[in-house]
Amino acid sequence: MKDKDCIFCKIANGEIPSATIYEDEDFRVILDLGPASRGHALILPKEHFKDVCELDEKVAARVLPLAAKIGAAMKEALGCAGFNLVQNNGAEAGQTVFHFHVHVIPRYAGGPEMVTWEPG
Ligand code: D5M
Repeated sequence: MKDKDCIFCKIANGEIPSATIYEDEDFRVILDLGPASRGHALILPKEHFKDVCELDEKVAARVLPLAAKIGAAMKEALGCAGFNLVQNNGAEAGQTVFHFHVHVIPRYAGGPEMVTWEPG
């Protein structure tokens, strides 16, 4: 199911252009518009799920391996030393776009490269 009013549905399904770094049948991975660090990416399922509690089994089973793959690719391509996975559920937890997504936030050796992450 898609939600016609959801911006991440439109981005994930290619109706709105985005800086896409990966795409397959279930997911699109894009660069975050307000990055917490250089290369900050968002993993978006193409189906609409409000939050982690709504995920179907297929997407739930795929999302963590995909996050690991994106993180490994970031180490290779960006030279980051590590990465944070962040996933907010509910406005009180800092969720601002109500279409499930996982933040992949590269972290660089020798100190922050513009890391400003705070939940919300
Ligand atoms: O994270 C929502 C994230 O989505 C936040 O880091 C900004 C980002 N964002 C919002 N709109 C866009 C568009 N149009 N392109 C790329 N990134 C976007 P949350 O966990 O819900 O607070």
